[in-house]
Amino acid sequence: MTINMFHRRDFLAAAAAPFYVQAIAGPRAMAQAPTAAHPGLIVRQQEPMNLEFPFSSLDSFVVPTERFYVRNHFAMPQLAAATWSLEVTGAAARPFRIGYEELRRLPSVTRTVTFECAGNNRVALVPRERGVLWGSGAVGNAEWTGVPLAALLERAGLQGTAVEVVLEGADEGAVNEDPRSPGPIHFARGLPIAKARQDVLLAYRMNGRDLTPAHGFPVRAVVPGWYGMASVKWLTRIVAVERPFQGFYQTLDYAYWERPAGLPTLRPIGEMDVKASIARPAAFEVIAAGQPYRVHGAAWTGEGDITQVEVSTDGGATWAAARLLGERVPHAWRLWESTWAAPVAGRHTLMARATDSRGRTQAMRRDLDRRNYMISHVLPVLVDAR
Ligand SMILES: Nc1nc2c(c(=O)[nH]1)N[C@H]1C(S)=C(S)[C@@H](COP(=O)(O)O)O[C@H]1N2
Ligand SMILES: [Mo]
Repeated sequence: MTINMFHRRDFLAAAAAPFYVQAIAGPRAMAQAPTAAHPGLIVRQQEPMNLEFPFSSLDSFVVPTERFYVRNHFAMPQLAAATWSLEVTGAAARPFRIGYEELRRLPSVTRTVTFECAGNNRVALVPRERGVLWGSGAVGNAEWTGVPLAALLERAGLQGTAVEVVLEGADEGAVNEDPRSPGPIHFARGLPIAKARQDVLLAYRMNGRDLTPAHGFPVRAVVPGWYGMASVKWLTRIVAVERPFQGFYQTLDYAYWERPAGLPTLRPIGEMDVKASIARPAAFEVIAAGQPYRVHGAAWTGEGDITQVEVSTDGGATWAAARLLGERVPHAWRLWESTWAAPVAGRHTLMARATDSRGRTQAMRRDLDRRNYMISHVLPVLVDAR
């Protein structure tokens, strides 16, 4: 791979255009080589382990487990199925504890669900923002099998006063950079009761096999339509609470500004924005001038379906509809493609823009209220035709 070299000239040219709030060094420029242990993934961080799917290699609707991105905040806990249990407690009439085998005997469902890390594409933000510098591969689509969370909440007899359930993982650590955690904490997130009852899974299988340790073995949550941080891995406790949870990962981290009545208010990140991402051409790919080129990628949204993807090969001046591939699958991404008939020799700026069934379309510019997360504005990909 030699596409990680870029020239200052390119950087200045890119910086001149208004929507280039991004670093144009592609993902590879910042990364270490894939390790022997994870040959298909880009290492963004060794400890805790953070691995990125090389998005330009996207070639299937479902991402194989060994190539699905990994996002960890702490060292991975090593849990054994035989000793693992999940406690369901808090504002509930019948709190209980359930073991692995018992959970697996409950009626299960299988769903194909896409989730994206809320920090995906952070490398594109200029100036640089806090957090792992992901390229475009902190997103994936997989087939998850598990027990509907609703069934366990039913069994626990949730009190009518409960407003959220807090999902807590077994992983634990202290965040020692600002904003600091109050000593060691677990990774935990609050989920509104309505969403918890609607379609959340407690998954124990991914792509037809038991979860791997990196993806949350023995049991993780899968929260369709929400950014990845909601899908808590290594789940060991569910606590029904009577006030919205104000934990670290939805106040000091994973929160963004909303402005109800002009009052800037921090909100926990939840539902995913609509977004299209280009797999090929990759950043600074050299393509053949005068030859048809298959531009392709994936598009996803929160609640709703992708209804349109448009592609521009001239920096956003004109747009053409892409073909949506396959069938609509609720809460899964939609692959798309578009034929670029005859690229003329020279530098081109490609863009893709998605629209969903709720009429949401990607913004052309970065919304600073999103802080270091939810990077869903239209991102350009520069290519050279020769
Ligand atoms: N217990 C626990 N759950 C977690 C995390 C974590 O660090 N600990 N990371 C979250 C984040 S930010 C994301 S994006 C997804 C990533 O899931 P994956 O590693 O299976 O891709 O897991 C979420 N669940
Ligand atoms: Mo994430």
